[in-house]
Amino acid sequence: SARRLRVLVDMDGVLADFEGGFLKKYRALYPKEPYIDLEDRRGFWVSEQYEKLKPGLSEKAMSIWEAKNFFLDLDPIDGAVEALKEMSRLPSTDVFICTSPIKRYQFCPYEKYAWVERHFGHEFLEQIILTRDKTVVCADLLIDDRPDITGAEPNPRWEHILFTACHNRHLSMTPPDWRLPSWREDWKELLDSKRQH
Ligand code: BVP
Repeated sequence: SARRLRVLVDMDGVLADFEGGFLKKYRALYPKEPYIDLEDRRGFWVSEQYEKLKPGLSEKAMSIWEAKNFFLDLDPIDGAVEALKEMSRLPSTDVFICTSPIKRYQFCPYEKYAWVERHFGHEFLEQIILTRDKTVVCADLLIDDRPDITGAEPNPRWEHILFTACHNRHLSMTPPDWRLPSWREDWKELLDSKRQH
């Protein structure tokens, strides 16, 4: 078809290692508090699982990602930088980074822009969509590690591809929902299957 394919790619958990960055800084700041190994993570919300582990820990968890340099210091997910650069160079393909900032806005939105500039270059700042509601964004595909993406639009235009993360590995998917297990998999074939429609 002549139409271009528009792909939204989530940032935390898909491009940037939020879970790994969180655990490292949490353990450094609160060495005497219990923590959850990445293998034992369940559910999208880190704060909820920590609160269940010990009442009061959700505030300590939040203090980690609300701190200066948390989002800026995140390591890229394996293969993500190469994959996204390659995706953005494909013919007939438009790629956007679609990410929800936290509501404590002192550092997060700025650092998300700075992170994209650092890893993808200044030109890639054109591709950033900051929104708390991804359902109102119109695209063919959304690659995201959050299983439940809802919002004001009950029938989002995109098809959600669940990117595998420590917290969602155990969920069983019901067709037509699909997974991308990592950036080492054949994501190009996935895009092509959507193009033919
Ligand atoms: O900015 C990220 C981190 C934050 O929610 C946003 C998720 O964005 P998307 O990946 O959907 O684009 N966040 C917040 C909490 C707790 C808040 Br209280 C959390 O447990 N996990 C989490 O990712």
